[in-house]
Amino acid sequence: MSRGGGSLSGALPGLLAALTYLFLYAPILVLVALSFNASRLSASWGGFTLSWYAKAATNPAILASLRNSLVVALATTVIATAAATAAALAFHRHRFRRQAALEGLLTLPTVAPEIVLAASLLLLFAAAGLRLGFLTVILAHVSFTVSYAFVVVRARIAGFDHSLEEAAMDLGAGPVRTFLLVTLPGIFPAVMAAALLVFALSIDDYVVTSFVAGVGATTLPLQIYSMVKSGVSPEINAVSAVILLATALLLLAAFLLEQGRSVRLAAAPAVLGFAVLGAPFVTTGGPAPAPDRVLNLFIWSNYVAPETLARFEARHGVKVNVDLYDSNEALLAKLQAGNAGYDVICPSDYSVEVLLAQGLLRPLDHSALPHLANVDPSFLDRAYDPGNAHSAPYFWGTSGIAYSRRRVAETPDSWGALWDPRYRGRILMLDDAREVLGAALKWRGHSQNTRDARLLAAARDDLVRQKPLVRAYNSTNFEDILLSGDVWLAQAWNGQIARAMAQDPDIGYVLPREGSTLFIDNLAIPRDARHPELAHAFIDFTLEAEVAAEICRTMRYSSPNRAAWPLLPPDVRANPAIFPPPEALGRLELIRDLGDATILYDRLWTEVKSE
Ligand code: N2P
Repeated sequence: MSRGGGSLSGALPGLLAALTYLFLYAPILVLVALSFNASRLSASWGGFTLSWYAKAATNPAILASLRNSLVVALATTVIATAAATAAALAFHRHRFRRQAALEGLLTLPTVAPEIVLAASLLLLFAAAGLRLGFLTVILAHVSFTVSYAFVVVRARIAGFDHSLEEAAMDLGAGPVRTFLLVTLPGIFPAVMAAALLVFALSIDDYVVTSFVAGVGATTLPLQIYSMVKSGVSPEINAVSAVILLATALLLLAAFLLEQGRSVRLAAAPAVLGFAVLGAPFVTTGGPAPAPDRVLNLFIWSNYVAPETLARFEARHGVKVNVDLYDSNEALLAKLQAGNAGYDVICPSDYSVEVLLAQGLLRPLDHSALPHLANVDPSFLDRAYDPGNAHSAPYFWGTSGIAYSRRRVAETPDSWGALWDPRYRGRILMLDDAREVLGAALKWRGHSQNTRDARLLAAARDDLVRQKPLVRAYNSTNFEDILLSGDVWLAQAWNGQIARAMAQDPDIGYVLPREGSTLFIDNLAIPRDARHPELAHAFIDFTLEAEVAAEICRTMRYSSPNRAAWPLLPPDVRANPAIFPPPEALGRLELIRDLGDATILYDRLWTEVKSE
């Protein structure tokens, strides 16, 4: 082979390796770079700043969740490391029948799918009647980290000379003394390596935690995810960069110990890693101590402004914990699993029906809700909750088509516009079974509450045909995607679009001529709420004219509160996207609970999504 060919074939693997590393690390580099970007927009560089770090370090929600993460990770580390060390020593010292199989069983969870583990832990806790919270998160973390810790300790103590223990015992040391003075020092690096690994795994975990965390036990990864849902802020980049740095340092320390390097050498990255995580508490004094009275609120994203919650907190001297969701199905799943710990939830019309049928709602005490009288009678006493015995209207609104006037020439006043091949790749649909199948049904002139399997199958086929045109299914921040210009037409809920319109007059909103969804979203109290009195106080607070007006003004969904209407700014009151004219209202239909037929909708929706 010629020299030239040799150097080419020598360079190729190097190039491939470099590309692989780039592929692996580019996202992280982008994240870290953006965490120093003065501009809010990731698309443009606005100069170097540390302000996102400062903002994150003083954000009470981030601090509280970081503290929760540290408590969970420390407890998990102690328990999982102790258990794994005990198991590793036992396997090292004694011979068991079926030793290999037993050891294998202990390490198997490291390769088990995390989602399966998460779901089975949730089922176990529900069966045991455990309320979801700190305890369940810690138990869950122990259960998935103990295997990793076992692998690390087991590998490193293989060389530990068991006869030293015997010598100590012969010289008269008791078992405790022997363990503390001989065994532990001998295996210390292995134990520390395992502990650091467990800590890093626990502080990072999202999937398992999201299943088993109750309210008040929100960890940092859950907090980050919930912040992403209500709009990506560069603060998140800063927090993510900090977690990344801390876990990298802890894993480096674990690695050094596993490689047999000195404890002193490994101590430096370990101490630095903990310092990075603890720094916000030193610089800011940490989060304010939790008041004894808390209200746990589970509500749609983009449905309540922080200032409104702050007003309630100040008035009642309480803390409001908020968790967010973006579909009725997510709300139902969380409540049906049991013990979610929420005091107030915000189900839509048909979900009230589902929850009522399952006995999951607590009857409302109307004497504690004097401001319910502010609600316009047209939103009261609807079929989904006669007499409003279990729910009080919070917002109402519509689903329609939002669009960029510049990009879409003629007003898209038919659902058919979302099937127009001219807009391939520029169409967004809600990520919502009932809404999306509903739009396809309406387009063909049918009710969105049909149980007719034939009509539903046709709707599914229409949606499968539409898929190549669809850029994204999104129920969270569809208005941002429209504003960014990535999509030109979006099936959307009105309020977030009304907010986008206030930012950019290019955005339009129409209720298709074939009709669409009217929704009435309500506050309600779960049967197992722990703070029912405070829950009533919160619901009544939102019904006060002033407060209802603030909620509508900030979030721009439609207010059912008649007393609030005169208090709204004219641009809100007169915006037909928020308060549609009566003739448009006639074309709207509520989604109804379809009982057993719901399964059909779920199945067809899964088919569309997985096509
Ligand atoms: C809020 C979505 C509106 C709720 N993000 C639709 N029922």
